[in-house]
Amino acid sequence: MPRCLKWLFSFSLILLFQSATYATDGYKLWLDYKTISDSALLKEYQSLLGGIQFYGNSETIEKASREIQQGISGLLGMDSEKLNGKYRLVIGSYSNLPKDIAHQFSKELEYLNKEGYVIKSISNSIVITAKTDIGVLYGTFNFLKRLQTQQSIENLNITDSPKIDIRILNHWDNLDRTVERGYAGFSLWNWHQLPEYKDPRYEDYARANASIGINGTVLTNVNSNALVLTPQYLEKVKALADIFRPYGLKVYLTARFSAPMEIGGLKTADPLHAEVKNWWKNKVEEIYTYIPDFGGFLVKANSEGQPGPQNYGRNHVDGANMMAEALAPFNGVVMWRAFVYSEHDTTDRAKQAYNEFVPHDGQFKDNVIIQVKNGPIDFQPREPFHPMFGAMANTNLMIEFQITQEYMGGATHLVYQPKLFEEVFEADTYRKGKGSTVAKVIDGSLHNKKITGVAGVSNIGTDRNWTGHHFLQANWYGFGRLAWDPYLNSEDIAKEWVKMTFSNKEPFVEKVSAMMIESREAVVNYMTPLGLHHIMATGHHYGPGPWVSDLSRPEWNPVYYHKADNSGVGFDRTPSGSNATAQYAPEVAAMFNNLETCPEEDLLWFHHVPWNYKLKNGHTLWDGLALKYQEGVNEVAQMQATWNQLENDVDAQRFNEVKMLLNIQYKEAKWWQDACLLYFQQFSKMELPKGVEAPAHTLQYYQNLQFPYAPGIRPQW
Ligand code: GCW
Repeated sequence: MPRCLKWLFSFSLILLFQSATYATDGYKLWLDYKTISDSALLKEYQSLLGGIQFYGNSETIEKASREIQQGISGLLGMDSEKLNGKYRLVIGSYSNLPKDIAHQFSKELEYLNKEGYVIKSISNSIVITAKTDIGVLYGTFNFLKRLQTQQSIENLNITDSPKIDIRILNHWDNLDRTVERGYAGFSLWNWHQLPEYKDPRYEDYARANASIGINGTVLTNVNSNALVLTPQYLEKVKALADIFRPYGLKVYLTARFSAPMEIGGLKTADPLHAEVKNWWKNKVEEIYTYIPDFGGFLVKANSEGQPGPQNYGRNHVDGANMMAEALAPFNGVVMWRAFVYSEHDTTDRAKQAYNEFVPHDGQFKDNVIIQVKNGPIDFQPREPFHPMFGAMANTNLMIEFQITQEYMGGATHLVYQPKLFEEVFEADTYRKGKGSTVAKVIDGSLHNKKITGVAGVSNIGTDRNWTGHHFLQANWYGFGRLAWDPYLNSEDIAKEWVKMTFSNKEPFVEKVSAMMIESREAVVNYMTPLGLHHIMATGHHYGPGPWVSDLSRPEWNPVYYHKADNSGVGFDRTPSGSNATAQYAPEVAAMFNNLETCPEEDLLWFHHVPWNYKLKNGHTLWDGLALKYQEGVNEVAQMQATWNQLENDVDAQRFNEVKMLLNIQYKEAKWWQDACLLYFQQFSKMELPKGVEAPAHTLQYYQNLQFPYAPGIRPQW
C-alpha cells in the first residue's frame, strides 16, 4: 500500500476508534467506566489497588468478578490483572472467604441482612464480603461507584443493607410489545423470539438493576393478559428468569383474576369456589416447575374494568388470600393493588381506596402486600401522601411510584423524580405521633411489618438510551437507590448519578444536579400549581385539558378535579366538602383543613378558594396562580440556559439530544401556561398580572388540538 494510503488508513482507524470510544448514545447508563481524567487521582488509585482475589464459584460471583475487571480496567485505563498497588481486593461471601479473613467480619455481618455487604480495609487488603453472593455483588457495585465518583478508597469501613425487602419495577408491558404509558419505544421482552433468542440486552437490564439494588421485576402489565400464565409463555418467562437470576433479580407476573375461565376452561373465577382455588394452586405449582424462585403475582382487580373478586360478590381479602394460599408453600407473595375507584361512588375518588381497604386491616394473609400509589388520585406532579399510609397497622403495605411520566410530559420532559419520591417518604402521617413518616411506614419500622416493598412503574423500553431521554435514566437510578434506602437525599443521588453518567467536574456536577432538583418544581408549576391536579387531556394525558367535561365517568373529567367556577377554584376535601381529610390522622387532617396551615402547594387539592383569596405572599389567588405558571416556564428557560452553557463538558450526541428535548419542554410548558390561564380566566374574569406573558393563541385554539397518536396510550381506551 502506498505510504499516503497507509497513513490515511491508520488515520481513519484512529477516527473510527475515537468515535467508538466517544459514542455516547446512553446505552451504558451509569455504568460507563470511562478512564478517570484527573491524572493525579488516576495515579493514586493505581498505586492503591493491587490484585483481585475472588472467592466462590456461583454465577453471581462470576458476574461480580467480570464487573470489577471491566470496571477497573475502564476506570484505571489498565488491565486489572496488572494491578500492583498497595491493597489487594478480596471479594467473596463470608462462608467462602479464607477463615483467617472471614473471622474478622463476624461482628459486622451480624448487623447485615441477607442482601447487605461490608467493604472494609484490613492491613494490606480491601475486603468486600456479605452473607450471600448477591450481597457481594451489591458490594462490588458499591466499590466501583466509589471509584466512579472519585472517593477515597483508604481506611474503608462501610456496612450497608437494604431497608426494604422487595424493590421492584412494574413493567406495564403488553404481550404485543406495546407499553401502556411507555415513552421509550417498545417492550424489551421480545416474546415472539423467546425463549430461544436471548437478546444480550436482557442481561444488561438485569445488571443495571443489580447495580442499584433492584431485586424484582414484574414483566407484564397490570391490565393483564392471562396468556402469560400458559406453558407457551412460561417457557419464555423462564428464559428471562434464568438470565436475571445471577443478578438477584426475581421475576413476578401479573395475574388476571379471570384466568381460570380464560385459559382454564372453568365457568367461574369465584375465589371461594373449590375448583377455582384448586386451579390457582395447580397453576402456581406449574409456574414453580419453570421458575423455582418465582417471586409471585401482582394483581389489579376490580379497577378500571379489570376482573376481580367483586364480580362474584366477594371482596379484596377473599381474592388476595386465595392467591396467597397457592403461593405460600413456595414463599411467593401477592402484591394486591389498592388503585380502585368506582363511577358509582359519588363522594370523592380520593377517598375510595381507603374506604375499600382499611376496614379489612388484619385480614390479609402474611404473604399479601397491598400496593398503594404514592398519592390518593393518580401519579400527579404533586399529590399529598396517600391516607392509607400508616392506616393499616396489621397489613403489609408497599408504595407504588410511577417512574414513567404519564402525567409529566412523557419522556420529553426533564423531570427529576427522586425529588418527588423523597417528598413522599418524608411526609409525616402522624399515625404514631410526630415523626411517623411514610418512609417508616414503608420500611416496616412503624408497625413492625413482615414484608416491605417499593414498586416503580418502569420507564424503560427499546430506545437505545433505555428511557427515551438521557436524564430520565436518573429516575430509574434514583428509584433504585431510594428503594434500597428511603432516607437518602435526592440531591446526593442526583450528584452521584451525574458523576457516574457524565462527569466529575465540580462546576458541572453542581450546575446539572441543581437543574435536576429544580426540574420537579418546574413541572408542578407549569402544569398543576398550588394543588391543581388531573387537568391533563383525556386518554393519553398529553398536554393540558382543564376544559374536558364530557367523559362518561365523572371522575375521568378534569372539571371534576378543579371545580373552577365564578366563585373560585379547587376541590373542597375538608368537612364542608368531601371530608377526605378525615382519612388522615387528626393532626394531619387539622393541618389540611385549616387554610392558615394547609401548605399552599396543596391548597387547591383541599380547598375551593375564591379568586381574590390572599396568598401568603400577598397576591390574590388568581395572580398567584398565573405567576406560578410563569415561574414554571421561566424555570424551564433557566434549565435550557444552564444546559447551553455546558456544551463543552458533554459529548456532542447527548448534548444535542438533551438540548432538543429541552426546547420541546419549553414550548410545552408555555402551552400549559397559556391554555390553563386562558381557561381559568373565563371564571376569574381577572387580568393577567404583570410579569405573566400574554398567551400566544386563543383558548379555542388549544381546545382544538388533537393528538390521536400520542405515545403510551392505553389501547382499550
Ligand atoms: O393512571 C391510570 C393509567 C392507566 C393505568 C392505571 C393503573 C395500567 O392511566 O393506564 O393502567 O392508572 O395504575 O392501573
